[in-house]
Amino acid sequence: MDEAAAIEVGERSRSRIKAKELEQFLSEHRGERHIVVLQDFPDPDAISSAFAHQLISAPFDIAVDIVYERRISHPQNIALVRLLDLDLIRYSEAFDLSKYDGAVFIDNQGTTTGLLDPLAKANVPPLMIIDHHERQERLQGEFTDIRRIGATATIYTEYIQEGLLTLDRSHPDHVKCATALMHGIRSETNDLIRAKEDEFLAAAFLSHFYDPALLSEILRQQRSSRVMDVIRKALENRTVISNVSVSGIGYLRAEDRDAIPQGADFLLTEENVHTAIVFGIIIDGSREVLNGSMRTLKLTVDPDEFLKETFGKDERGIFFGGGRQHAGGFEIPIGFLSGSSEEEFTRVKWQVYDQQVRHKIFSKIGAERSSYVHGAAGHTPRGGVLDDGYAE
Ligand SMILES: [Mn+2]
Repeated sequence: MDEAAAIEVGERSRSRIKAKELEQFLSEHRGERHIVVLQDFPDPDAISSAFAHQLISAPFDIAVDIVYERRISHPQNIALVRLLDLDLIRYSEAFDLSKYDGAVFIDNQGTTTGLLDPLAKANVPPLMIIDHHERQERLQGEFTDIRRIGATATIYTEYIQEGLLTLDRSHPDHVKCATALMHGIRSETNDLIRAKEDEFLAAAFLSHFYDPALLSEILRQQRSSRVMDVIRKALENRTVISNVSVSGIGYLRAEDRDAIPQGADFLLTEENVHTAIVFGIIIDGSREVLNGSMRTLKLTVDPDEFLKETFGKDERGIFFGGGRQHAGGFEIPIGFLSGSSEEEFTRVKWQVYDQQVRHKIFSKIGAERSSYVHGAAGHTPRGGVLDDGYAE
């Protein structure tokens, strides 16, 4: 047996072992009430996996609520929730957490949700962690399945294949679940372009049960005019150095935050650009936060490492940024400087943050300070500095 085949067999038996372990775990928790905790801004991978978790838990008489803290704002995600008629609960302080016997973290390990403190206060223990991101040490679950794999939806599809749920094409919820998982896998792997064998096998299995018409309806959502506006700003303000396109788009409203990753996706379509970073200041009531997204096509650029090294940690030791393969994000609180309706102050504040973020990024990739200027649209100095550091 060659090495690749050995690894493959290892992976298969691992998913079999984990599925058995999960089945055992759920039967030990029969009749309980669980809360699935999604990241603050749930994506299709998280939403579909949570839905699958709900269906898998049902035969054990485990009631599962799916809860997130902040917002579902990407039009495709809103469409996903609406078309699949999913019951997702947005957390508010009035929400009673004490009714839950335990918490299930899906597609996150507690670091991207604001619910950890409220759950601890309500004495809800972390029970399960199912995720595909880099292992973090924030939480300990009784059942843990953290694999470096393309999507959490792949893990859930494998649980289903291992018999934790028998899909039936005449069962509307099963068709919805298969469609959602297919969407989760596709969106998490850039339409399967970044998919590995696990994702293709999972998609092949789901192909027998999903509804292509429903999936295309979810995908057919169009961009709002405000998103178009952010994309225009991202285009106008971009600076391209060493194949890295960086753009600050100024202030935007909290409900439009998904325009930032969409802006980064768009900048990535320019020829000779392999990495794009778009950032802006999000105004959420009286709170302001600098938020940015990074996208890269270059296999040798690790967004997690890049963003951690570029922006560092806060005083509690938590990184301002992080990511997975090909994509990442960062969030830096504006804190004391938040707010003010004074025009000049607002303008200067943006300039300061804009320059500092650009400075950090371009220093990281090794560009000379003098070689980048704010607002120099399409300004592309020569030199392959980044390529030197990240040569494929
Ligand atoms: Mn994911």
